[in-house]
Amino acid sequence: MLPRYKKEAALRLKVAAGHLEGVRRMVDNDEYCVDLMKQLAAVQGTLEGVQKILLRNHLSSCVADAIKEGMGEQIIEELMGALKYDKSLIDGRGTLELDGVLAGETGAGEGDACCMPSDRLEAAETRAR
Ligand SMILES: [Cu+2]
Repeated sequence: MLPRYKKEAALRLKVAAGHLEGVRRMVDNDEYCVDLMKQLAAVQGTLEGVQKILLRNHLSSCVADAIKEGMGEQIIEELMGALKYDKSLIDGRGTLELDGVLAGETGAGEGDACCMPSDRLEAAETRAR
């Protein structure tokens, strides 16, 4: 992953994990249902933010590289298949701008950014030949 996205995703996952543990304790303590629902929605919001970071990273590294190498069709198919698992990415509730925190990065010069496992990348390259 691109270093900034990796750092941001790791931080938000850590926050979500702590928050989720707090919600679990609230359940143990029989707290008010609506309070639980609000707290759980906040955790979900944080996780949706992580999904957006992952999507942005994938588009700016793996997808951009695959298109340059003439394998755009395959990687777009793969991504379209993955998007059905998180409707928050495509239902218009959020923005891919990530509240401006990470928008506008090109990722150029940030090292080995592709998040595709190397064995899969090799398989895709082999298929493309
Ligand atoms: Cu990727």
